[in-house]
Amino acid sequence: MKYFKLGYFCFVCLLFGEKIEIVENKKTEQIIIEQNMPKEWQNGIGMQFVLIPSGEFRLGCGETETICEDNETPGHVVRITNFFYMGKYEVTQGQWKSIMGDNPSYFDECGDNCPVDSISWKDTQEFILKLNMKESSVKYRLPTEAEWEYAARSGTTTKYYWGEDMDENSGWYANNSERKTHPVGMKKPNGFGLFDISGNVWEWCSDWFSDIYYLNSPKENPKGFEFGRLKVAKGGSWHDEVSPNARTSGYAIRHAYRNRGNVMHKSPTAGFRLVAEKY
Ligand SMILES: [Ca+2]
Repeated sequence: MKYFKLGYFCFVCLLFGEKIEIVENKKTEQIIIEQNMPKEWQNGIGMQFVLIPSGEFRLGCGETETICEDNETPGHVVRITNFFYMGKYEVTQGQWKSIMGDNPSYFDECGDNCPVDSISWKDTQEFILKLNMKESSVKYRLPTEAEWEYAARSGTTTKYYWGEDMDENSGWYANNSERKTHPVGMKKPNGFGLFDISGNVWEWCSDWFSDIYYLNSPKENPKGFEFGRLKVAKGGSWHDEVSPNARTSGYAIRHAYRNRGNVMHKSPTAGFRLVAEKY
């Protein structure tokens, strides 16, 4: 990648010196803005958000992975051009209740600090609409799949952000969950300070799923296929690892793994995490 960038920069410098200067200025400006933004903040209903800086990463099947789904290939470098804020935790049952007034969670006895579950992708849109009306100075939305995976990997290139092998201290999976969700934030955070990015509940993303999307997707800020029948979900859940479909231990927990469901599908394994645009 370094070699490619060097070649690109030299070529552009020679032929379009002015253009590269503009790009570089924008990059510098972006860095200055990011450095002056709060690293963390909290909204009116107690949701905490952490700054995710702009950058680039390898999306999809990782360099160290020997077994991947076809839909995760080819792994390719993607650039996230703007910083954004991501929920430090999965959206909780308490936060859901404060906006929607009900609690659809299968694991409702887990309590207000547990992730809301059994909500469809369509349900997340209703929640987001109401939250945006309540707090109009910030735009809340689901992460794109690329934003989610970039945030999850947090600068790492391994199968999981913590390494190549499953780690029971980094999330709730089938082998340690006792077959239920758990209060958010009890396991170790990743490099960006995000908790439960792996496990506890699957996290809906905004993208339509396509199993051939990576063959010809944008290299900057990809937003998923233009249309589709299924929405992407990422990260695995309390239920995963011993799935009969798992080809190896922790297969569905891998950051590259692309789960999907229709917009009305509800599961005790699925919840969500928000992105906030705050400038
Ligand atoms: Ca999760």
